Amino acid sequence: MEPGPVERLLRDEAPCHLSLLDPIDVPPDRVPEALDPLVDAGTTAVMVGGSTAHGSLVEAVVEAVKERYDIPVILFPNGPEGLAPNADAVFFMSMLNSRNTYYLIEAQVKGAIPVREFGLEAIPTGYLVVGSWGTTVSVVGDAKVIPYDKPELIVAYATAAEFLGMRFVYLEAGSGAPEPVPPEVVSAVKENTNVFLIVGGGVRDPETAEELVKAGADAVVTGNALERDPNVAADIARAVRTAP
Ligand code: 1GP
Repeated sequence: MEPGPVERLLRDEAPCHLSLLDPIDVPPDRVPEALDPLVDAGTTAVMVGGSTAHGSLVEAVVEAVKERYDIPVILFPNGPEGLAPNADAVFFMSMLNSRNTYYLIEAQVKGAIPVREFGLEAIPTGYLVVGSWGTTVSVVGDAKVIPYDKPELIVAYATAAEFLGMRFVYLEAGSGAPEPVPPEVVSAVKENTNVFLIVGGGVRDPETAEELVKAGADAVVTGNALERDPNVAADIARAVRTAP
């Protein structure tokens, strides 16, 4: 499967900033206040999804984004119920370090045919939960979380993902994580693999985002900060897009 237009755009635009909307926290009527500053700041694409987001609400938020902006929308699904036909693409992810076969392959089997029927561009992505246990994603996904002081293990997972044909790896600290992924972990993965590297979770300020890009992140995700203060999120987006 060749890269599609959204994947090519991300590669051309890197370093990318990705604005994550969780439809539970940002319903359709709140999309303008959350996203206007981010779009003005040059965010590259919008991700829609969350640990408990589901069908019709996801679709309504995608619709609200599509109506207002000319920007790619990529689904970030918690499972097949996180899919919507009106998005452009989907991070088609396996949670590499889940103990639960549902998040490794069963959710993907349930979602594969709808993704094809909806005509969504599937972006093959290895999703790795790192840092410490207790974040929502680690609990919901039953993750064997890899601590930051084991960068060699994180590199091994990312390399396995690459060898399995996943072109993207998403290092996930968890939404609202106390500690975002450290730059040393990002650079270890970047130096030892050939994947498009997304980093997210707990990035609350432009300085941290810039450090992550300097360390080799191809994309930095903002979720919580966008819901809390869209202007701070916009500063993060600018820092990513202009990082040296
Ligand atoms: C969560 O990586 C994302 O899946 C974003 O995390 O909400 O902490 O920005 P934050």
